[in-house]
Amino acid sequence: MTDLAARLRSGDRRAIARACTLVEAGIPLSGLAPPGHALLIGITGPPGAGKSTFTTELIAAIRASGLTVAVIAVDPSSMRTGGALLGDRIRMQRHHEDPGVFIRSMATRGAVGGLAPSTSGLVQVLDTAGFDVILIETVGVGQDEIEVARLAHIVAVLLVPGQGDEIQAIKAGIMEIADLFVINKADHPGADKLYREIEMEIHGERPILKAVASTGDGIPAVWACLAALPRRHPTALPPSFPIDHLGIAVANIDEALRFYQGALGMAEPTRETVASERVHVAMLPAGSSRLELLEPTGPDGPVAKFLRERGPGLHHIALRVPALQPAIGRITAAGGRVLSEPRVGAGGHKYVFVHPATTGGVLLELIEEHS
Ligand SMILES: Nc1nc2c(ncn2[C@@H]2O[C@H](COP(=O)(O)OP(=O)(O)OP(=O)(O)O)[C@@H](O)[C@H]2O)c(=O)[nH]1
Ligand SMILES: [Mg+2]
Repeated sequence: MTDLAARLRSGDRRAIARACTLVEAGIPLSGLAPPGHALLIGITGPPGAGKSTFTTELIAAIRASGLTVAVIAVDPSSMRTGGALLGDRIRMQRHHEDPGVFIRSMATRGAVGGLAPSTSGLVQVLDTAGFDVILIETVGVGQDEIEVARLAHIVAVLLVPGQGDEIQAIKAGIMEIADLFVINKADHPGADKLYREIEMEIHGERPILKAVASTGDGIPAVWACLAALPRRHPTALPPSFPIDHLGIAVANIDEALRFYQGALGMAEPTRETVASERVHVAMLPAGSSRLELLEPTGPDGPVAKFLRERGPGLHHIALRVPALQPAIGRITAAGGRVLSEPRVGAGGHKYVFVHPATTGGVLLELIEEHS
């Protein structure tokens, strides 16, 4: 794995693709210390606003300024017509021969909660690979835009004139997270009206630019503006505490898999043994989260004890937090009991457990997001 990390750092394209595939499959990569070099730009807006067309033109503008660029196109495929992703591929294909451009489309398969959890992992991979700019395209519906704002340094929101409900869409949540507004399809009637509507909401505090992505008009000016904007700290928004996994204590993993895999039809789990916790583990992908089957390796250890005292069943809930130390500080200050110092688990992630007495009766695991 460290070999993969080294090849990543050298910008080896096959290594980048391989690392992306591993991260998307939920397999943590060790040896990734993202340099934090890349400028992360979120691009969001309503379906059909021209985000992919805009992204394609923005790639050209970024390359013209001498920088390299990677794109993560998050595709909530359940909401799209089947051809949309294919259309994106064809559009962006003109950049495919360029070694300074890397494009990754990711289907979220309708996962609730917007951006696929592996998006932040992909960002780490692409940052490690040394790209100067990383563009993240998402459809601005539901939670996506909030999560893209959490991840990105700058968010560009695309709106189109003549749709009647633009400002409604803005008020529904895009307003707060936009660092810059792009009125795309400015060749359509109503661009000036939309400009005034946005301006009335933001009072000159943030830039509003017009563009026609289908011809490339106005895109270099958008890039110049994006490059000049101050970077917002990615964790400026409150964290969302995504559920990383649910831990289920079982007497025998193979027995349990007869239900989850055999009867229910869930995908092949990844298996490992965590010696320090004295458990065998099988991780089953479940939507944007996972089920973790835990079987004791012997008569000692916390899971063996749990099985003896309470029988098989829900053992713990694991939430991801941006950083462990501040979370531990707040929990302790509020009278909660953290069960140990942070430990390093399989795949290098850091975690702690919080005693059920203060969490509503469930053992709570906290996992550091970027460890
Ligand atoms: N007239 C005009 N058409 C545009 C412009 N930008 C994009 N389009 C067209 O709008 C349609 C949708 O563009 P996409 O780039 O696929 O939009 P999108 O926001 O990525 O769409 P989803 O990813 O499906 O939400 C395509 O037919 C584009 O050619 C523009 O500035 N003017
Ligand atoms: Mg698109």
